[in-house]
Amino acid sequence: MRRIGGITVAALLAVTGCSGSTGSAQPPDTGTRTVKFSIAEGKRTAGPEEVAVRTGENVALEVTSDQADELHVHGYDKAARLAPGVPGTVSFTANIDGIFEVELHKSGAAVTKLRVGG
Ligand SMILES: [Cu+2]
Repeated sequence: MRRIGGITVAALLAVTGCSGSTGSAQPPDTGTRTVKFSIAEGKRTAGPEEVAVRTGENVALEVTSDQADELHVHGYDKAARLAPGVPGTVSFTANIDGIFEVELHKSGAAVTKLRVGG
């Protein structure tokens, strides 16, 4: 009965699970990978600096801004209008390999970088 080890392993997985790597512990990608961000005064206050996904993965980027703005995913050219304090989502299938800026046009905030493939 090794009760101590189980707790330690679970904690480590929780910490490293957001690195964007596709480890064997992850379920098959039948759903959508949703990543959430918060922006205040033109700066990211929550969410990862980079989002790495596999080619063909379904991605949803949910952004909450403190002011009205337009969310834009370059490369995929997806946009969503954001109302203050209301989450806006851009979702798509990541079928273009590369690194793409995700930004807010009005405040100029850099939301994240989307890395697809490789
Ligand atoms: Cu843009």
